Amino acid sequence: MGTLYPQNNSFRMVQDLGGVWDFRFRGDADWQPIAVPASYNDQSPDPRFRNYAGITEYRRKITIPGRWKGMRVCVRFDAVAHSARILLNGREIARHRGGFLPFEVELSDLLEAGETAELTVEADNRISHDTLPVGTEGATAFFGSDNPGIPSVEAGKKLQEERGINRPAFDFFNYTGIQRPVRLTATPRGYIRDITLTASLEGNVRYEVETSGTESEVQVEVLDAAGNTVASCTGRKGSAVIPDPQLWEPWPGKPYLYTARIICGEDLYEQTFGIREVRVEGTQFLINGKPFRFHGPCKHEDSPFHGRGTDACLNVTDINLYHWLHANCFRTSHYPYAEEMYQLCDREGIVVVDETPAVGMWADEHYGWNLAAYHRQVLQDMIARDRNHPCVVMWSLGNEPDTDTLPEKAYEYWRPLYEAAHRLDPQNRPVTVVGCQNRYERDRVICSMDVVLINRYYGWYNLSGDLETAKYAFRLELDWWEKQHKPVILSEYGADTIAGLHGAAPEMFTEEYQVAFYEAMSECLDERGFVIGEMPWNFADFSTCQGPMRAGGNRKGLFTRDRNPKMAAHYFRNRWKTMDQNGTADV
Ligand code: BDP
Repeated sequence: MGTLYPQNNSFRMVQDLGGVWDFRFRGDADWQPIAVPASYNDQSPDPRFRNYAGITEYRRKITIPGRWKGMRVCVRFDAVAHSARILLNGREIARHRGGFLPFEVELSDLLEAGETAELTVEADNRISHDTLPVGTEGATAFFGSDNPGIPSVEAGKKLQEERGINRPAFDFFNYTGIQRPVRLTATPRGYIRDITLTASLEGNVRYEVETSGTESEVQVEVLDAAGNTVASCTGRKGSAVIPDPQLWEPWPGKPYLYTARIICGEDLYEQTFGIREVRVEGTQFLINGKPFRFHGPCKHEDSPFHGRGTDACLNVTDINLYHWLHANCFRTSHYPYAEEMYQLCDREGIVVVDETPAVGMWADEHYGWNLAAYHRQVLQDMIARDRNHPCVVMWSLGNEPDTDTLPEKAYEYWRPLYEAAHRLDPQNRPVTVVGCQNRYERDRVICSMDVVLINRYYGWYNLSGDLETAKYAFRLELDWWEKQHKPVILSEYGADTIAGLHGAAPEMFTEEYQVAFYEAMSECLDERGFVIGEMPWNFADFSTCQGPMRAGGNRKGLFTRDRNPKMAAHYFRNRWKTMDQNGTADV
């Protein structure tokens, strides 16, 4: 279940447990140092750190501060990938499944204030047909030929399976460990457990506050950005009216934020929110009643040293690069990101499409029909965690499932999730699932979403190197989508590009080809009014598992992995600057 983001104020206290912990692979005798939060995978030259599949153990001492006496004390994990077992002084106190959402474990009855104990976290990085993201199980390579039928290769694959190879069914490195912050938190015993806020453009803020262990009256004060009280109210459920409301507008508009200060007995929580409305009307996506055109590259949580580890400096740098690009959005491909990133996007006006970790459900025999209940739980937890963020404007149920091999079965799987997302979200945001390049005329899922998001690689994975034919083929497909009368976003398109590789004749992998590829696609997109967004793949180069298609990772970044622009970054900077000024793609 979702938990409120930890807050330090006059009633609540937080102790950050970041730093150097003890670490070992299960079965090792010795402990070694590891930084938390961060993926463990790039913290040592030992190949096991990249290749190991199984349980790793983290431990450290914790002390409950003496002044926390009588309070409700928890340890809160923002995310441990992909599943975790938590032990206190060697005794199991909790288990959690899923690597991208927070969970907390109450310690109040286990430890006294002033007491010290050993906290152990067992993190399991194994992925399979029962996890999200999905693992391939066995030695199937994600990319590249498996040379089926060659006896020696088959024998080699069998040996790999025996050795416990664990390959992802997705194209990003399977970074794992304690990748997000861990904190001790203290609240009063009677505390505010959850807050839901929805605000209309007229300034009517509907709220609901859940408390635990207290019958005290709830007071709600709404503060403007300068800290002045502009509305107030009492009761666990109700509405407050803000006079002369300022709207949360996406960048380059002003993303105005209010704060709801909730007071209940001895507890206090301050929840920021924005006044903004999202709606799909015909083939348009409206934010605050105005057509919004999505333009910004998809991201990954990925950087040198930290892997997928939360890094405030990296997040700020990335968002400033979005501003530099004149980009206004990204999709959290392919999992919910760290909470700090959404807070930053609220503040900076960057629009977010929030995605579950349902990626890798692409091959027929891997189609995770038995994942539905767990998938729904993850969706529910993601919405519970992120529903108050004004930056989040759409939910993505997942990335590139196979929807055309068994179209009816796929519909049966995805439809209930679509309906659940609408039911679970008090703001009733639009819902989508991102479509793979497939036999689109057979698909029933993608075209039934509120907004159609499609990933297309014309001129790269197919019709490679031939951009004239790529344009022809893409236009044919766009003709088909035009008849569906839905808003369409090109949610991925890109070309691997080695920074510094050039060619006067634009050939694949050169910086010139990447620009020519994007110019060709822009030409097709700009002809269609129902196309309401373009999200190049990817913002920056990123790490993947090894394979013959990946030279040091995926190189489709507009930026290198260390965030230096390739020529294509300059291309988009010019294109999107014009869009910001005109509201159109008139370049
Ligand atoms: C798409 C996937 C994305 C990959 C990309 C690529 O959604 O995760 O990284 O292709 O191949 O199919 O670069």
